[in-house]
Amino acid sequence: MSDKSFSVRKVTLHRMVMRLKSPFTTSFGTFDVKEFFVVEIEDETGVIGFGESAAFSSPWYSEETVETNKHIMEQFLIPLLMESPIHHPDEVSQRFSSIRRNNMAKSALEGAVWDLFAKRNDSPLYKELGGKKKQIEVGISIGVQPTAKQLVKVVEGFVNEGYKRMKVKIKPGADYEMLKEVRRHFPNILLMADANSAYTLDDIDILKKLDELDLMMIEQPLAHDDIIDHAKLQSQIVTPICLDESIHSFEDARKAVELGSCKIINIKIGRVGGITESKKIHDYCAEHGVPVWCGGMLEAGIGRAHNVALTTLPQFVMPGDTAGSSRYWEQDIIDPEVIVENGVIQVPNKPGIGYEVNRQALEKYRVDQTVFTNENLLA
Ligand code: OSB
Ligand code: MG
Repeated sequence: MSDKSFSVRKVTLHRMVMRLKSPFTTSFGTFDVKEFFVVEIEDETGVIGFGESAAFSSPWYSEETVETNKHIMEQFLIPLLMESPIHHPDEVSQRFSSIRRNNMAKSALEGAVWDLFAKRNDSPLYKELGGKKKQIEVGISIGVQPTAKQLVKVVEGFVNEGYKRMKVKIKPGADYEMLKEVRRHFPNILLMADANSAYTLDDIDILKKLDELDLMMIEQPLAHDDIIDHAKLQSQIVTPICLDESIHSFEDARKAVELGSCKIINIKIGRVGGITESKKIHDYCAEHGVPVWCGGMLEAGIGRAHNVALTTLPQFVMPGDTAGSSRYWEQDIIDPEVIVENGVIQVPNKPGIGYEVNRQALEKYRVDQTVFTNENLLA
Protein backbone atom coordinates (compact mmCIF):
# COMPACT_ATOMS: atom_id res chain seq x y z
CA MET A 1 0.00 0.00 0.00
CA SER A 2 1.40 3.41 -0.90
CA ASP A 3 -0.31 5.42 1.85
CA LYS A 4 0.07 4.70 5.55
CA SER A 5 -3.41 3.27 6.02
CA PHE A 6 -3.98 0.00 7.84
CA SER A 7 -6.76 -2.54 8.15
CA VAL A 8 -8.05 -4.11 11.34
CA ARG A 9 -7.95 -7.82 10.51
CA LYS A 10 -8.69 -9.34 13.89
CA VAL A 11 -10.47 -8.17 17.04
CA THR A 12 -10.35 -10.14 20.31
CA LEU A 13 -12.66 -9.22 23.17
CA HIS A 14 -11.19 -10.51 26.43
CA ARG A 15 -13.91 -10.44 29.08
CA MET A 16 -12.32 -9.62 32.43
CA VAL A 17 -13.37 -9.72 36.08
CA MET A 18 -11.07 -8.07 38.63
CA ARG A 19 -11.76 -7.66 42.34
CA LEU A 20 -10.95 -4.25 43.82
CA LYS A 21 -8.60 -4.32 46.81
CA SER A 22 -11.22 -2.47 48.81
CA PRO A 23 -14.86 -1.63 47.98
CA PHE A 24 -15.49 1.86 46.56
CA THR A 25 -18.69 3.67 47.61
CA THR A 26 -20.34 6.53 45.75
CA SER A 27 -23.69 8.26 46.29
CA PHE A 28 -25.26 5.73 43.89
CA GLY A 29 -23.75 2.46 45.10
CA THR A 30 -20.72 0.37 46.06
CA PHE A 31 -18.29 -1.26 43.62
CA ASP A 32 -16.31 -4.32 44.67
CA VAL A 33 -15.48 -5.89 41.32
CA LYS A 34 -14.76 -4.37 37.93
CA GLU A 35 -16.01 -6.27 34.90
CA PHE A 36 -14.80 -4.98 31.54
CA PHE A 37 -13.37 -5.89 28.15
CA VAL A 38 -9.80 -5.73 27.04
CA VAL A 39 -10.02 -5.04 23.31
CA GLU A 40 -7.10 -6.42 21.31
CA ILE A 41 -6.89 -5.53 17.62
CA GLU A 42 -4.39 -6.62 15.00
CA ASP A 43 -3.54 -5.13 11.60
CA GLU A 44 -2.48 -6.92 8.40
CA THR A 45 1.18 -6.76 9.44
CA GLY A 46 0.66 -8.25 12.90
CA VAL A 47 0.92 -5.01 14.91
CA ILE A 48 -1.35 -5.13 17.96
CA GLY A 49 -3.27 -2.39 19.79
CA PHE A 50 -5.09 -2.50 23.11
CA GLY A 51 -8.15 -0.72 24.46
CA GLU A 52 -10.28 -1.12 27.59
CA SER A 53 -14.02 -0.68 28.04
CA ALA A 54 -15.10 1.65 30.83
CA ALA A 55 -18.76 0.79 31.58
CA PHE A 56 -19.64 -0.83 34.89
CA SER A 57 -21.78 -3.94 35.48
CA SER A 58 -24.82 -1.83 36.46
CA PRO A 59 -26.11 1.32 34.74
CA TRP A 60 -25.64 3.54 37.81
CA TYR A 61 -23.12 6.03 36.57
CA SER A 62 -24.37 6.05 32.98
CA GLU A 63 -26.80 3.99 30.93
CA GLU A 64 -24.08 1.77 29.48
CA THR A 65 -23.12 -1.58 31.03
CA VAL A 66 -20.62 -4.34 30.32
CA GLU A 67 -23.36 -6.19 28.43
CA THR A 68 -24.45 -3.21 26.33
CA ASN A 69 -20.78 -2.57 25.48
CA LYS A 70 -20.54 -6.17 24.24
CA HIS A 71 -23.75 -5.96 22.24
CA ILE A 72 -22.87 -2.67 20.55
CA MET A 73 -19.26 -3.63 19.81
CA GLU A 74 -20.14 -7.06 18.40
CA GLN A 75 -23.22 -6.19 16.41
CA PHE A 76 -22.37 -2.72 15.15
CA LEU A 77 -18.94 -1.25 15.86
CA ILE A 78 -16.57 -4.12 15.08
CA PRO A 79 -18.10 -4.65 11.61
CA LEU A 80 -17.74 -0.88 10.94
CA LEU A 81 -14.14 -0.92 12.16
CA MET A 82 -13.18 -3.86 9.92
CA GLU A 83 -15.11 -2.66 6.89
CA SER A 84 -12.35 -0.58 5.27
CA PRO A 85 -8.81 0.72 5.87
CA ILE A 86 -8.10 3.44 8.44
CA HIS A 87 -5.73 6.33 7.69
CA HIS A 88 -5.78 7.98 11.08
CA PRO A 89 -7.49 7.22 14.45
CA ASP A 90 -9.46 10.49 14.18
CA GLU A 91 -11.54 8.75 11.50
CA VAL A 92 -12.86 6.16 13.91
CA SER A 93 -15.31 8.37 15.79
CA GLN A 94 -16.55 9.68 12.42
CA ARG A 95 -17.06 6.11 11.22
CA PHE A 96 -19.01 5.28 14.39
CA SER A 97 -21.20 8.39 14.16
CA SER A 98 -24.12 6.49 12.62
CA ILE A 99 -24.47 4.74 15.98
CA ARG A 100 -26.11 6.94 18.60
CA ARG A 101 -24.20 7.45 21.87
CA ASN A 102 -22.88 4.19 23.41
CA ASN A 103 -19.72 6.19 23.96
CA MET A 104 -17.93 3.68 26.18
CA ALA A 105 -18.31 0.93 23.59
CA LYS A 106 -16.94 3.27 20.89
CA SER A 107 -14.09 4.43 23.08
CA ALA A 108 -12.88 0.89 23.90
CA LEU A 109 -12.29 0.22 20.19
CA GLU A 110 -11.01 3.69 19.35
CA GLY A 111 -8.45 3.44 22.16
CA ALA A 112 -7.10 0.21 20.65
CA VAL A 113 -6.80 1.95 17.25
CA TRP A 114 -4.82 4.82 18.82
CA ASP A 115 -2.43 2.35 20.48
CA LEU A 116 -2.00 0.41 17.24
CA PHE A 117 -1.46 3.61 15.23
CA ALA A 118 1.23 4.84 17.65
CA LYS A 119 2.94 1.43 17.63
CA ARG A 120 2.96 1.39 13.81
CA ASN A 121 4.74 4.77 14.01
CA ASP A 122 7.08 3.37 16.68
CA SER A 123 6.09 6.36 18.78
CA PRO A 124 4.59 6.85 22.28
CA LEU A 125 0.85 7.50 22.27
CA TYR A 126 1.24 10.73 24.23
CA LYS A 127 3.46 12.17 21.49
CA GLU A 128 0.97 11.16 18.79
CA LEU A 129 -1.66 13.11 20.78
CA GLY A 130 0.58 16.18 20.92
CA GLY A 131 1.36 15.85 24.64
CA LYS A 132 4.54 17.37 26.00
CA LYS A 133 4.63 16.59 29.72
CA LYS A 134 7.23 14.08 30.90
CA GLN A 135 5.37 13.55 34.15
CA ILE A 136 1.83 14.16 35.34
CA GLU A 137 0.47 15.16 38.74
CA VAL A 138 -2.35 13.07 40.14
CA GLY A 139 -4.84 13.11 42.97
CA ILE A 140 -7.02 10.42 44.45
CA SER A 141 -10.76 9.79 44.69
CA ILE A 142 -11.95 8.58 48.09
CA GLY A 143 -15.27 6.74 48.46
CA VAL A 144 -17.97 7.70 50.99
CA GLN A 145 -16.72 6.67 54.46
CA PRO A 146 -18.93 5.61 57.39
CA THR A 147 -17.68 8.32 59.79
CA ALA A 148 -15.74 11.58 59.70
CA LYS A 149 -13.06 9.97 61.85
CA GLN A 150 -12.53 7.18 59.33
CA LEU A 151 -12.51 9.67 56.46
CA VAL A 152 -9.81 11.77 58.14
CA LYS A 153 -7.71 8.63 58.61
CA VAL A 154 -8.06 7.61 54.96
CA VAL A 155 -7.21 11.14 53.78
CA GLU A 156 -4.17 11.16 56.06
CA GLY A 157 -2.90 7.95 54.46
CA PHE A 158 -3.13 9.38 50.95
CA VAL A 159 -1.64 12.73 51.99
CA ASN A 160 1.34 10.78 53.36
CA GLU A 161 1.60 8.85 50.08
CA GLY A 162 2.01 12.22 48.36
CA TYR A 163 -1.19 12.44 46.27
CA LYS A 164 -1.56 16.03 45.09
CA ARG A 165 -5.32 16.47 45.56
CA MET A 166 -7.94 14.76 47.68
CA LYS A 167 -11.40 14.18 46.20
CA VAL A 168 -14.03 13.02 48.66
CA LYS A 169 -17.33 11.47 47.60
CA ILE A 170 -20.31 13.10 49.28
CA LYS A 171 -24.05 12.47 49.54
CA PRO A 172 -26.86 14.05 51.60
CA GLY A 173 -26.10 13.29 55.24
CA ALA A 174 -22.38 12.67 54.56
CA ASP A 175 -21.20 16.04 53.32
CA TYR A 176 -20.54 19.32 55.13
CA GLU A 177 -19.72 17.96 58.59
CA MET A 178 -17.39 15.30 57.23
CA LEU A 179 -15.55 17.66 54.90
CA LYS A 180 -15.26 20.20 57.71
CA GLU A 181 -13.36 17.64 59.78
CA VAL A 182 -11.02 16.94 56.87
CA ARG A 183 -10.41 20.66 56.38
CA ARG A 184 -9.79 21.15 60.11
CA HIS A 185 -7.08 18.45 60.10
CA PHE A 186 -5.57 19.49 56.76
CA PRO A 187 -5.96 23.26 56.32
CA ASN A 188 -3.70 23.44 53.26
CA ILE A 189 -4.46 20.42 51.05
CA LEU A 190 -6.17 20.69 47.68
CA LEU A 191 -9.59 19.32 48.61
CA MET A 192 -12.69 18.79 46.48
CA ALA A 193 -16.01 16.93 46.65
CA ASP A 194 -17.82 14.70 44.15
CA ALA A 195 -21.59 14.29 44.64
CA ASN A 196 -22.32 12.07 41.64
CA SER A 197 -25.68 13.85 41.13
CA ALA A 198 -26.99 13.31 44.67
CA TYR A 199 -28.48 16.81 45.17
CA THR A 200 -31.15 19.09 43.72
CA LEU A 201 -31.63 22.86 43.90
CA ASP A 202 -33.77 22.20 47.01
CA ASP A 203 -30.45 21.46 48.75
CA ILE A 204 -29.10 24.93 47.96
CA ASP A 205 -28.48 25.76 51.65
CA ILE A 206 -26.09 22.88 52.25
CA LEU A 207 -24.38 23.47 48.89
CA LYS A 208 -23.85 27.14 49.83
CA LYS A 209 -22.40 26.12 53.19
CA LEU A 210 -19.68 24.14 51.40
CA ASP A 211 -18.29 27.53 50.27
CA GLU A 212 -16.81 27.86 53.79
CA LEU A 213 -14.42 24.97 53.19
CA ASP A 214 -12.26 26.41 50.43
CA LEU A 215 -12.91 23.49 48.09
CA MET A 216 -11.09 23.45 44.77
CA MET A 217 -14.41 22.49 43.17
CA ILE A 218 -17.59 20.48 43.62
CA GLU A 219 -18.10 17.81 40.98
CA GLN A 220 -21.53 17.02 39.52
CA PRO A 221 -23.73 18.16 42.43
CA LEU A 222 -27.01 18.00 40.44
CA ALA A 223 -28.73 15.66 37.98
CA HIS A 224 -26.60 13.51 35.65
CA ASP A 225 -28.30 14.99 32.57
CA ASP A 226 -28.60 18.61 33.67
CA ILE A 227 -26.82 21.79 32.61
CA ILE A 228 -29.58 24.33 33.39
CA ASP A 229 -29.87 23.92 37.15
CA HIS A 230 -26.08 23.71 37.42
CA ALA A 231 -25.91 27.17 35.83
CA LYS A 232 -28.41 28.47 38.40
CA LEU A 233 -26.43 26.87 41.20
CA GLN A 234 -23.07 28.21 39.93
CA SER A 235 -24.47 31.75 40.03
CA GLN A 236 -25.24 31.29 43.74
CA ILE A 237 -22.11 29.58 45.03
CA VAL A 238 -18.44 30.56 45.02
CA THR A 239 -17.01 27.02 44.81
CA PRO A 240 -16.40 26.22 41.13
CA ILE A 241 -18.65 23.52 39.70
CA CYS A 242 -16.95 20.75 37.72
CA LEU A 243 -19.14 18.66 35.43
CA ASP A 244 -18.61 14.92 34.98
CA GLU A 245 -21.80 12.94 34.17
CA SER A 246 -23.41 15.79 32.17
CA ILE A 247 -20.65 15.97 29.53
CA HIS A 248 -20.79 13.32 26.79
CA SER A 249 -19.36 15.27 23.87
CA PHE A 250 -17.66 18.41 22.61
CA GLU A 251 -21.14 19.88 22.04
CA ASP A 252 -22.16 19.20 25.65
CA ALA A 253 -18.96 20.87 26.84
CA ARG A 254 -19.49 23.92 24.62
CA LYS A 255 -23.08 24.36 25.80
CA ALA A 256 -22.18 23.93 29.48
CA VAL A 257 -19.38 26.50 29.22
CA GLU A 258 -21.58 28.95 27.27
CA LEU A 259 -24.36 28.62 29.83
CA GLY A 260 -22.04 28.98 32.81
CA SER A 261 -23.03 25.55 34.13
CA CYS A 262 -19.46 24.81 35.23
CA LYS A 263 -16.02 26.38 35.49
CA ILE A 264 -14.03 23.14 35.22
CA ILE A 265 -14.53 19.93 33.21
CA ASN A 266 -13.64 16.36 34.15
CA ILE A 267 -12.78 14.55 30.90
CA LYS A 268 -13.26 10.78 30.88
CA ILE A 269 -12.26 9.18 27.61
CA GLY A 270 -14.98 6.53 27.82
CA ARG A 271 -17.79 8.91 28.70
CA VAL A 272 -17.11 11.19 25.72
CA GLY A 273 -16.59 8.40 23.17
CA GLY A 274 -12.83 8.34 22.81
CA ILE A 275 -9.54 10.18 22.63
CA THR A 276 -10.39 12.22 19.52
CA GLU A 277 -13.48 13.70 21.24
CA SER A 278 -11.47 14.21 24.45
CA LYS A 279 -8.92 16.24 22.47
CA LYS A 280 -11.68 18.38 20.96
CA ILE A 281 -13.05 19.16 24.41
CA HIS A 282 -9.52 19.82 25.65
CA ASP A 283 -8.79 22.24 22.80
CA TYR A 284 -12.08 24.12 23.28
CA CYS A 285 -11.42 24.44 27.03
CA ALA A 286 -7.88 25.66 26.35
CA GLU A 287 -9.25 28.38 24.05
CA HIS A 288 -11.83 29.43 26.63
CA GLY A 289 -9.62 29.29 29.72
CA VAL A 290 -11.54 26.40 31.27
CA PRO A 291 -9.27 24.05 33.30
CA VAL A 292 -9.71 20.33 32.66
CA TRP A 293 -8.52 17.20 34.45
CA CYS A 294 -8.71 13.50 33.64
CA GLY A 295 -11.37 11.50 35.48
CA GLY A 296 -11.30 7.80 36.22
CA MET A 297 -13.56 4.76 35.90
CA LEU A 298 -11.65 2.42 38.22
CA GLU A 299 -9.70 1.32 35.16
CA ALA A 300 -7.25 -1.54 34.94
CA GLY A 301 -3.83 -0.90 33.43
CA ILE A 302 -4.74 -0.40 29.78
CA GLY A 303 -7.40 2.23 30.41
CA ARG A 304 -5.12 3.80 33.01
CA ALA A 305 -2.30 4.03 30.41
CA HIS A 306 -4.63 5.83 27.98
CA ASN A 307 -5.50 8.29 30.76
CA VAL A 308 -1.81 8.93 31.46
CA ALA A 309 -1.18 9.69 27.78
CA LEU A 310 -4.17 12.05 27.48
CA THR A 311 -3.19 13.93 30.64
CA THR A 312 0.09 15.05 29.00
CA LEU A 313 -1.92 17.62 26.97
CA PRO A 314 -1.36 21.18 28.26
CA GLN A 315 -4.86 22.14 29.44
CA PHE A 316 -4.88 19.23 31.92
CA VAL A 317 -3.79 21.77 34.50
CA MET A 318 -5.30 20.11 37.58
CA PRO A 319 -4.36 16.75 39.13
CA GLY A 320 -6.65 13.98 37.85
CA ASP A 321 -8.08 10.79 39.35
CA THR A 322 -5.48 8.50 37.71
CA ALA A 323 -4.06 6.93 40.87
CA GLY A 324 -1.48 4.13 40.88
CA SER A 325 -2.39 0.53 39.97
CA SER A 326 -1.82 -0.58 43.56
CA ARG A 327 -4.61 1.69 44.83
CA TYR A 328 -7.08 -0.60 43.05
CA TRP A 329 -5.56 -4.02 42.30
CA GLU A 330 -3.55 -6.80 43.93
CA GLN A 331 -2.01 -7.26 40.51
CA ASP A 332 -2.61 -5.11 37.43
CA ILE A 333 -2.62 -6.43 33.85
CA ILE A 334 0.29 -4.27 32.64
CA ASP A 335 4.03 -4.41 33.15
CA PRO A 336 5.31 -2.27 34.74
CA GLU A 337 2.24 -1.21 36.72
CA VAL A 338 1.32 2.49 36.94
CA ILE A 339 3.39 3.85 39.82
CA VAL A 340 2.72 7.07 41.70
CA GLU A 341 5.57 8.65 43.65
CA ASN A 342 5.04 11.95 45.45
CA GLY A 343 1.78 12.31 43.53
CA VAL A 344 3.54 12.06 40.18
CA ILE A 345 3.45 9.47 37.36
CA GLN A 346 6.43 9.35 35.00
CA VAL A 347 5.06 9.16 31.45
CA PRO A 348 6.48 6.09 29.69
CA ASN A 349 8.44 6.64 26.48
CA LYS A 350 7.83 3.24 24.86
CA PRO A 351 5.70 3.00 21.69
CA GLY A 352 1.90 3.06 21.99
CA ILE A 353 0.37 3.10 25.48
CA GLY A 354 3.90 2.62 26.80
CA TYR A 355 3.23 -0.36 29.08
CA GLU A 356 3.38 -4.04 28.10
CA VAL A 357 0.23 -6.09 28.58
CA ASN A 358 1.01 -8.85 31.07
CA ARG A 359 -0.43 -11.89 29.24
CA GLN A 360 -0.27 -14.06 32.34
CA ALA A 361 -2.31 -11.60 34.38
CA LEU A 362 -4.68 -11.10 31.43
CA GLU A 363 -5.41 -14.83 31.35
CA LYS A 364 -5.71 -15.04 35.11
CA TYR A 365 -8.56 -12.49 35.23
CA ARG A 366 -10.17 -13.45 31.90
CA VAL A 367 -13.52 -15.26 32.07
CA ASP A 368 -14.35 -15.39 28.36
CA GLN A 369 -12.94 -14.51 24.97
CA THR A 370 -14.45 -13.83 21.53
CA VAL A 371 -12.48 -13.48 18.30
CA PHE A 372 -13.64 -11.62 15.19
CA THR A 373 -11.96 -11.90 11.81
CA ASN A 374 -13.18 -10.75 8.41
CA GLU A 375 -14.07 -14.37 7.72
CA ASN A 376 -16.30 -14.94 10.73
CA LEU A 377 -17.94 -11.54 10.26
CA LEU A 378 -19.01 -12.53 6.77
CA ALA A 379 -20.08 -16.03 7.82
O1 OSB B 1 -17.61 10.09 39.48
O2 OSB B 1 -15.56 10.07 38.98
C1 OSB B 1 -16.57 9.47 39.35
C2 OSB B 1 -15.68 5.88 40.32
C3 OSB B 1 -16.76 5.20 39.83
C4 OSB B 1 -17.77 5.90 39.20
C5 OSB B 1 -17.70 7.30 39.08
C6 OSB B 1 -16.59 7.98 39.56
C7 OSB B 1 -15.58 7.26 40.23
C8 OSB B 1 -14.44 7.89 40.84
C9 OSB B 1 -13.15 7.12 40.95
O3 OSB B 1 -14.48 8.99 41.33
C10 OSB B 1 -12.22 7.40 39.84
C11 OSB B 1 -11.05 6.46 39.84
O4 OSB B 1 -10.33 6.39 40.84
O5 OSB B 1 -10.86 5.76 38.80
MG1 MG C 1 -17.36 12.14 39.19
